Amino acid sequence: MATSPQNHPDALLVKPAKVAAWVEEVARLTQPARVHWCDGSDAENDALTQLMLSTGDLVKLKEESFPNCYLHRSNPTDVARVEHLTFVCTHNAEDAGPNNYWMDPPDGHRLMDGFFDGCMRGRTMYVVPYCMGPIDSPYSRCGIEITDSPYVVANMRVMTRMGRAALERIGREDSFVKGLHSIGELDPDRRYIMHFPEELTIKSYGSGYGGNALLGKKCHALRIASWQARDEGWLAEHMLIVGVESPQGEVHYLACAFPSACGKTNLAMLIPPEALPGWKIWTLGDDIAWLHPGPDGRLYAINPEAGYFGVVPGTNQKTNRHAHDMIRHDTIFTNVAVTADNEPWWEGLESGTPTIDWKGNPYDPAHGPAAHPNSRFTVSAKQNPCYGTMADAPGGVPISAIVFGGRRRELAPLVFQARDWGHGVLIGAAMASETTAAATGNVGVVRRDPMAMKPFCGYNFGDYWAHWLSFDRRLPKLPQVFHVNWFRRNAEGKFLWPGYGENLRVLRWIIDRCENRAGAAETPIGYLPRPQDLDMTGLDISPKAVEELLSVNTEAWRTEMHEIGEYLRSFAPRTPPRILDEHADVARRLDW
Ligand code: SAT
Ligand code: MN
Repeated sequence: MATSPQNHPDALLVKPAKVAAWVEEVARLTQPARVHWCDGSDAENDALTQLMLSTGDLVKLKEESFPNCYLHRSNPTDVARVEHLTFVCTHNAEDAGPNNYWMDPPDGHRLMDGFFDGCMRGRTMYVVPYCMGPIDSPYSRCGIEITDSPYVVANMRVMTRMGRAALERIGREDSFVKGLHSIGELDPDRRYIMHFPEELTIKSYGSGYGGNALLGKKCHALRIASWQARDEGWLAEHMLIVGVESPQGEVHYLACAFPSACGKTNLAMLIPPEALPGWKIWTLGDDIAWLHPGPDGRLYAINPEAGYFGVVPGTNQKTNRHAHDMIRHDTIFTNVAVTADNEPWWEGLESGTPTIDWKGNPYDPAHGPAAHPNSRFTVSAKQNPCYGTMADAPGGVPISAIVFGGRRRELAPLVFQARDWGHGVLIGAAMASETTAAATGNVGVVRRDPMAMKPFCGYNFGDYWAHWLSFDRRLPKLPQVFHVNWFRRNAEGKFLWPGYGENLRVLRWIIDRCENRAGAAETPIGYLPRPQDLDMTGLDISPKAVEELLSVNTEAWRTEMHEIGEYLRSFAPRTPPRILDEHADVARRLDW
């Protein structure tokens, strides 16, 4: 069929020949009734919204209190990333590594093209040009997502720089990431998220949910980009980027890696406690950072995204006032509950009563939570009251500290600092965290999640650690590396640390360490603050809790280091010898 536009506004778009040829090829395979090239305009978005309201893909929420907000209910079997159905297809299986499910590229294409054959009959095929990163940044990368889901189009418009400007940039550049997506039949047995990093290609079928379907996000900006970054000498990471401004006006930027649903959005939007007046927080990104060696020998970060796809439950005035306010207009909600007067509702909102649950059924507490634990908001980053305008700076921001963290009820202290870069890479590689509702499977099980990239690294972790280690040869002014744990619990299962805004106290110590102006105790696992090194002014916490948060249990750490050693060696022969040396060094300090 002809892919030249029958529908109006895209007639005005200049379609690069390479893109047009690929779109034609995909249309021949998927056989859509119509092809729509997205320009990203308001008019286009309004028309798509009307279409989705008429099909039931979107439900309008109460206009008076939630203007321009909509609810999308996904298929109940399609509410999280599907890691067991996510593949990296490389010619050499070793290149994908034991951290990925692997398929031979020809087999991967055959399987996926079988699904795609005729799958868009009767549907509209949307061609979505997008740019990951500021449109004028040399660090940004573009892609095209072809999809049959208008919900995906609407989300990509918020999450990326989508439309005309991206297509123009693609026209000027030689390469772009090709992402082909169809919701298919939303059949869990016909659902795969397949990556071909050697071809800069993604094929995703059978899911309409977030990370499975918004291909700019995890598929492009992490799995494909991490592969490109290794080849080109930079890093694509699962990190928020936050600016911390002191009362004196000194700003430091931190890049922090935590697994999904471990509070990245909340940390990126932290609201300073009243006890620390004059501090300001600027959000640059809440999920992904691309880190490049800068001209002055420092590491610079850009956020490839333009919006937040954040976890809704738990958001309230106290936990994250900014997020609470930011999602009261122009927001797409996915899988939340609604009240009798059609306002969105979720667990932890602390007002209102749900009447309809996330599946669209009358709410009955016997059937579980009203909102899905992984329900999400999609919102433009510009709606964040503490949006850091440096997020639009083409050169990015210089990073003072890299912070790794997990959700661990035991063992990991509140904060510690690596001795040097090599030790810091070991700390990142050794990360572990309790699993969350962001992926299908068991929740609350501790698993290794190096650099929070277990589900997202597009190549062998052994090679990835070697790449990380190489940065002390590339850069004279490296960030300091830290590890934090907000989720430590006492014997009764109570959280020891209040978290949220109070985390600023820990960020202050981190920054002061970067500036050589805070004290610490040296321990076998790194430098820890002593109680007097943290500013606890106005914080109601017992000295016993502080002691517990800042202690190192040598015996437990020996066991941990033993497990970490086994884990690192499981990537042999790709495990870099240097990371084993770093491991041996910590083991020796533990007198193991
Ligand atoms: O579904 S997403 O991958 O976009 C969110 C997450 O799991 O971090
Ligand atoms: Mn994430």
